Amino acid sequence: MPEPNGVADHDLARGTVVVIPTYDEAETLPATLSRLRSAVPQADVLVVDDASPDGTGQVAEALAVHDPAVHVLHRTGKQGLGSAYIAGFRWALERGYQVIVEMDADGSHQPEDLPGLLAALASDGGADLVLGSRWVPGGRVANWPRRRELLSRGGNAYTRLATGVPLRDATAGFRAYRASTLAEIDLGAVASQGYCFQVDMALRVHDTGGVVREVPVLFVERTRGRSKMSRQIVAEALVRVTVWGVTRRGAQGARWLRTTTAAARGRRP
Ligand SMILES: Nc1nc2c(ncn2[C@@H]2O[C@H](COP(=O)(O)OP(=O)(O)OP(=O)(O)O)[C@@H](O)[C@H]2O)c(=O)[nH]1
Ligand SMILES: [Mg+2]
Repeated sequence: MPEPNGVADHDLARGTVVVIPTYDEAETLPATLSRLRSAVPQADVLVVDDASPDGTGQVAEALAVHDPAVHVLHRTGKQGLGSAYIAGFRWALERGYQVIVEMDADGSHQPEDLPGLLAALASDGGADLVLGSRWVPGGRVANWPRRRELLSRGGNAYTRLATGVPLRDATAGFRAYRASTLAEIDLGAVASQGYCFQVDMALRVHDTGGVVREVPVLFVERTRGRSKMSRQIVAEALVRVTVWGVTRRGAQGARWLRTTTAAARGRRP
């Protein structure tokens, strides 16, 4: 059970829930959960399953029967990664968890890296969001096809350039939020579904004045199951990031114009 707000930072793992969205991950979920429960035994887990045709929801239920720290949220059909996370965040906020973690079920994110993310959330005055980053020094990818690496590096470079927010891996899906920071965000207004859900959330935390940190992680290409990545998901990210970039740059330009005009008026005799 989560602790009430205000416990010491080193106790954060005890008020932590790891949200794992699943769609057809029956083959990979058991190993992911078992490694996670060993790596961070104090953390609870919430599997958000979208009625996976391969029975992932039932696999999760079977694991939950033997482990009271594992919870399962069943949804009626495939509604996208972003909406699965929003449902998981709401579930976690209603229950008073202090830290909410995002993690994939497919083995790409190493549960053994999670203590490092939680430590970064708590140390040096604390952070509001910690990204498990592939593209900071020390971060690595294993078995990723060259074209996927280029897509990720290119997408992140474009996101930095378009938005002006200096994150190396804004699309990272392995991350830890301070729940109080998530509670300040209007989750109902988040419409992004695919990779850009991750960018969207990072920008929102940044825009509330939150501290976003990146720690290096090892990302491993899935060895089983099927990727849900699609051209449509890449296209959604490209369009949304471009719109955010134009809007943000436009707002920055308008601010600059106002300040310059006011300064020029102020100088007049
Ligand atoms: N509940 C739910 N989970 C989803 C949905 N789409 C993807 N997921 C899960 O989200 C996580 C990430 O999806 P992946 O298919 O691995 O996508 P990815 O990691 O972006 O792509 P790859 O790098 O190719 O694996 C996995 O645990 C998926 O099962 C969805 O519509 N609903
Ligand atoms: Mg994956």
